Amino acid sequence: MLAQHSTSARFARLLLTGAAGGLGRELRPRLKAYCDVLRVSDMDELGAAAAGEELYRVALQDKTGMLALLQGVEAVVHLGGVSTEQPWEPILQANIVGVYHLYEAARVHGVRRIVFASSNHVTGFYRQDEVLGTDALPRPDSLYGVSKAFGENLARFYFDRYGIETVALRIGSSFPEPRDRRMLATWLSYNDLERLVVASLTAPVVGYSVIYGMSDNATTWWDNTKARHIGYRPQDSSDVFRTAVEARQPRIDLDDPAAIYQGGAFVRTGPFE
Ligand code: 15L
Repeated sequence: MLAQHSTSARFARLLLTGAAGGLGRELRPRLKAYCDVLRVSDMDELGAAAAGEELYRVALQDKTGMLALLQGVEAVVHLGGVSTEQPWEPILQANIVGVYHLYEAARVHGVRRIVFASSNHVTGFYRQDEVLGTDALPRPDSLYGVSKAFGENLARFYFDRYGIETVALRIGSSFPEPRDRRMLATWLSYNDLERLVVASLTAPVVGYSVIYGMSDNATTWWDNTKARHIGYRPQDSSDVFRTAVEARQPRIDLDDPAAIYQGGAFVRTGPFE
């Protein structure tokens, strides 16, 4: 069931990038409720256009394609790009070159706000016994995390220099349910993801803001107090899954870096040749 965040704000044309990805497929039918036209893009197959949808098959590294993609758009939800640790080249093309193309195209066409899917892996090398604010300095746990930190910095620059507003979502683990003990802290339900994205699109003034994307979980490593102006109120919690998760994973190996650091297995993935 869709969450239908309570807002009267409605966009003429919203762009959702990465619409064929895991979270993109979730958000695509949900975002339609908040706009007249939903433009969706991906380098992969997007299926048939639903009523009120425009489909664009474009890769982030295609500068001309990205320029066309952003034309006539009021705001962007940018989920596109590489979303796991991978070899350097795909990360470079999608998350560095591609994000630059996105912001440049936004500048050229006067787009005012971007909701940028950053990641908790920007701060994945903090320990699990630390609670971070949204102003925590990056400690990326992977090249992927480094690329998301680049995206955050680029967004900050485009606000300071050109006034394009961004909410950078340091998304935790957005899946149907938490898959392991780590995700009891990092889990973000799909309904809360929708609430977070819609709040980020509709908050009156965001400048450049960072917020962690998590549900109202009892265990948490992140504190969103300084992002309260966004008005995000999570309504789900990983706690309903705790007993089942702990039964599935009764023991934790505290010598494993994945159990020590917030980024989990990302801290020991790679290098790739
Ligand atoms: C991410 O950034 C990934 O996109 C996602 O696949 C998960 O692994 C998530 O982080 C996580 O930290 O669980």
